[in-house]
Amino acid sequence: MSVRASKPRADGFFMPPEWAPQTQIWTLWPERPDSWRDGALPAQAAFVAVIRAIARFGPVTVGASQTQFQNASQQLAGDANIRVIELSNDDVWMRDCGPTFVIDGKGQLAAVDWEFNAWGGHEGGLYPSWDLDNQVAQKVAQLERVRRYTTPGFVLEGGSIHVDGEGTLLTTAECLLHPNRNPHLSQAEIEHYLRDYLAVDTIIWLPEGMYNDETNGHIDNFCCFVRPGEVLLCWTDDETDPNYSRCRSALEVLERSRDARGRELVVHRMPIPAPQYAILERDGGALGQVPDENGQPERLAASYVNFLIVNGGIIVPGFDDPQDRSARELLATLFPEHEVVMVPGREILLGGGNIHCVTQQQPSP
Ligand code: KQY
Repeated sequence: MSVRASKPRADGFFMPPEWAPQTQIWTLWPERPDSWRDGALPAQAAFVAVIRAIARFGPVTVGASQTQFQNASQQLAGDANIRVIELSNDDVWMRDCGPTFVIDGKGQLAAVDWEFNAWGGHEGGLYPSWDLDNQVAQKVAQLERVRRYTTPGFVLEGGSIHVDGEGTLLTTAECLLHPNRNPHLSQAEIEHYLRDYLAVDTIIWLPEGMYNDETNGHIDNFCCFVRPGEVLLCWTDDETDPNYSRCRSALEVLERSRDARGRELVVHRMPIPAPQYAILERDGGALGQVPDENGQPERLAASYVNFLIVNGGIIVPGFDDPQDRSARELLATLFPEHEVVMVPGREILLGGGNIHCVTQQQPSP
């Protein structure tokens, strides 16, 4: 399929919200030894649980490298909703390296293929090289036979944006204005890209995302829409938690914002789990065990907001924490038409993200 020189908005496309009907979910299969401990076996078990949970609600396509194709196929066998394809990659973060799908509301689907630089390129990016990841969106678009819009010179990850489907986009300045993404562009110029490629009108900039999030504060780990006019924000009342000021600054912005339709936002507060750390004794060879300046193990950016909405379901990470129950109950209240399924999230968290980060929804056109 062809690459378009025009832009999605000019062609009548917009990004629908995650709760819009979906054709399938995309993800990738973990194997990278410097991201996933113990030969990636614990991560693969965690992915199997997530993929099988998603497949209860609809089709899932899992991209695996040539060397992992048979292993992934065997571990995921027996479910007609799951297909494994060979898809070269540098790691699993389909939300960020995969396409952002847009629709025109008249039966057409297209893919936005953002420039991907592994969360910062040579200025703090998380792994070299990212060439294979940077081809994932193109390959997905070709497999689905959809037109593809590229953004040469403009870097963006899917996890750094959330939309309400009615013209409003949520993001963080910590990520989108980070000098390792698009240092040649002003905030206004970045907004132009978002308007042109996603057909949004109002962009709400939260100052920061979660503390110690490897992505420079992706919005999808911190705050999301649950329906137009309503957002869900990570929350802690613990003043000693480094997330305390981040949550409050975000709330201030949200409380004074109006969405694209002029509505005030209702802000729901999602408790964060108790601090999670990568512990050598518990997590074996897990990465991210470098002690901080106080000799403490490094804090992981655990968040229940990193859930995925599928047709009729909410797939949310659990952390074996007393807050798991409150998180499940809150989501059940916010999504009364969906079944909330909690899947163990710690193993994916050790790799630097969670369920939303490793998936990408393909909306029905
Ligand atoms: O979206 C994400 N959370 C990506 C994190 C990448 C971590 C690499 N170790």
